Amino acid sequence: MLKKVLVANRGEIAVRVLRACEELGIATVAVYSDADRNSMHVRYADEAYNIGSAPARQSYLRGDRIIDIARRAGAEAIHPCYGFLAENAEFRNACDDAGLIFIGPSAQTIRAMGDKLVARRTMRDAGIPVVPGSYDSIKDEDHALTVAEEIGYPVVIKAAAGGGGKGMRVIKSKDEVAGALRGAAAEARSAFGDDTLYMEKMLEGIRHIEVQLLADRFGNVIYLGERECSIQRRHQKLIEESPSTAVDAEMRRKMGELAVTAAKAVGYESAGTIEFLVDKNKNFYFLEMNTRLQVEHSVTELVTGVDIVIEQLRMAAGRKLRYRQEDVKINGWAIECRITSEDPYNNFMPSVGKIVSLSEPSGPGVRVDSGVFEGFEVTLYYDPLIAKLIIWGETRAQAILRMRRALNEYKIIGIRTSIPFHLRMLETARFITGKIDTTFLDRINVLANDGPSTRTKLAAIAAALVAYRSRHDLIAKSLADGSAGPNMWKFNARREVLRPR
Ligand code: MV4
Repeated sequence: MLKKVLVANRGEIAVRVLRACEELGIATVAVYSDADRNSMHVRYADEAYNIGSAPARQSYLRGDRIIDIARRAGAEAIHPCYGFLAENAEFRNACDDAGLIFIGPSAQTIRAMGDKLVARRTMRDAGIPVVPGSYDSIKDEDHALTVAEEIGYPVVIKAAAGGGGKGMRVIKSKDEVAGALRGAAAEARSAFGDDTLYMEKMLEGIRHIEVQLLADRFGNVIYLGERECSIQRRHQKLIEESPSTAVDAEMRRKMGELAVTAAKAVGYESAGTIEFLVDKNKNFYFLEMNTRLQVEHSVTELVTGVDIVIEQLRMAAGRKLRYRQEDVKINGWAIECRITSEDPYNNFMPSVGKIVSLSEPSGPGVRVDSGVFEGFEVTLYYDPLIAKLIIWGETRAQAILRMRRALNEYKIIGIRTSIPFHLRMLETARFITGKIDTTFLDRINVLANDGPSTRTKLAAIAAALVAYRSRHDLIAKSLADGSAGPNMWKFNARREVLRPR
């Protein structure tokens, strides 16, 4: 096994990976920015080193400093988690050059799948159904018009260097082509320094379903079922679940086997994900491959019983995959709610400040992967994901009921969080029935027009005061005249608080 691993990340995912190391008896090294001196991952790791100032560019993206620390601390391997350097082929190469194990696939695979056009061609050649569209870059407006005419409107223009929806434009007719092309190119250039664009048929009424893969260096590849990720807001996933209500055993096998073929076509190693778009007729098309551990890996862990991070660590140490495909069984249902420091009542505006009080849910079927604690200061420097609430249930219905119970137990005071959004989403008919056919670019705003009017609020306050007063009077009377019956124990226990002054 590995003896010492450096975790090149922060927050909930750094803690998640540190926990797996702890279970395997691997010594751990954390790195942190000036803003993260007191963060959870720093407290959890055996050793921690400062790598620069708060902005990620000056700390978590400084591969040179991280590699230097790994060497000095005597770590053999680096786990990049997700984000930051996780899909950076140059960083992977730099790890190789420094004699460090990068826990993830090869630089060549990262680069190929990072270029969405190369990924599309690779998958087409491997016989994977790909979203209909172009396999070459769009050269100019005339070319765009020709390709769009071939594909048939509506089309989507996407950035080859993008992924996850950045630099994406919908084109409904030919007079929108020029504007969309300019807009997408400008956005891609500023976001990725590369304005290569391609075009796809715009699929409507679709779901985003992805397949989790594990691959060792001996060519063994297995799939761990699928995840339903259709509940997104501005391309940020908010709720994920496994299995998907749209997938039956037969479709799971088909998608899984194609995902394995895709992974083998690129010589994949470590944990990875194939994303598919699925239409109403259950046709599915390759969208992208993610060459990293994902935020939502945890729902797969709960239904398969496979610890994905432990498998990554074992395989990085040169061990063979411990599971064969026939060992993988889907048991029950798992749902994940991303707990973010955003205000769902105010357009998901990032919320900052000190978490002055925190009480996390627990009990049957509850898993909390968190990067925060009471007293933690949430800043604007990093992603707003502060924790994941992951629920397991024997059935989807039980998982939903448990999730609601757990969300109600979750108390975070000091910052606004996405919890109210989740509670509302979990009681919508669409979510409950599993008909989550996210309309393209349609913002899910379940909290729109939510909340009572001022008049209703005032009535509620008045009603609460009357209720309090009458209960108070009753208790005061029963305490005074000794008339407290057998059911007054609760009030008696609280009489210090309730005794009239
Ligand atoms: C699409 C699409 C429709 N047609 N591509 C890509 C990145 C992901 N964040 C959203 N992406 C989409 N790509 C084609 N050709 C629609 C989306 C999309 C989406 C897909 C599934 C679930 C929710 C979505 C929300 C917005 C956009």
